[in-house]
Amino acid sequence: MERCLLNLRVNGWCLVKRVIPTDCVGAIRRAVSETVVTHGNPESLKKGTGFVPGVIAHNQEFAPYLAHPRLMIIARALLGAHVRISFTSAIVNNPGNVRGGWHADWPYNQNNAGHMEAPYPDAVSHLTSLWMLSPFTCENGGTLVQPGSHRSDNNPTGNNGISPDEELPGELQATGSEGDVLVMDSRLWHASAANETTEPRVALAVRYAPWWLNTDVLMPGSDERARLVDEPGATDNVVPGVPKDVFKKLPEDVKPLYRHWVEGRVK
Ligand SMILES: O=C(O)CCC(=O)C(=O)O
Repeated sequence: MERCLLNLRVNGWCLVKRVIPTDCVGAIRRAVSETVVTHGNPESLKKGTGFVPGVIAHNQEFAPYLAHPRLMIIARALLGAHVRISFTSAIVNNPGNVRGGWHADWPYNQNNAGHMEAPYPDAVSHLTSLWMLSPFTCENGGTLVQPGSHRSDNNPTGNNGISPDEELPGELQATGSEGDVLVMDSRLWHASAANETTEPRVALAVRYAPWWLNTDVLMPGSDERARLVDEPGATDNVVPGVPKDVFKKLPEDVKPLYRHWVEGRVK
């Protein structure tokens, strides 16, 4: 774990091996793939990717691993004791999916209505994890990362002089086996890579936030969303609430990660 934390601090990312046991990951991959077919955003599907925000509302097969001790050690070391899950998305990069643009994730992506204005401070405040339900390879689109870029105070979504579409010196692809989890400082510049195989690359994007990070702009129907997104006609990600009946059945160690996002919560 010390090695992982050092990699996160110095390079902005690390690979956590075997979070989902090898004999369980196939069933989870199939279940998530089915959920994407049933609930996938039609616009994304047209562009070659399957995407389901708030996938935990539809599919809980992976829930037992969300508070995996090694992930919690990392999250708590970097974000403090009171950690939450801010995003749980399914991402399927289908064959033919092309390379995407360099970006840092929410709240550093300057294209989102809810963002931390660049130049932002050099501090970790959000973690992005990509769960490899398929192996990530150079051929099927293992995520492109620019090591060390998390220490920059801006990213290519913020007119920082780097085009989102440029190939960068030092860029590399994060690869791993099914069941492994790529953890990134959300400031790290990263991009999806082309899937040149004939198989979909199935993943989950789970983001971990400290208790103090205001994510209300992501909640449909929230006043924050009305003020920052709906009224000015801006855009941001949507993270649907967790239905109460789903929340009640989550593993006990996972409930604290979602209790701030249960549908109908009192703010
Ligand atoms: O699918 C990938 O490899 C990258 C996904 C990504 O860039 C993101 O979720 O922010």
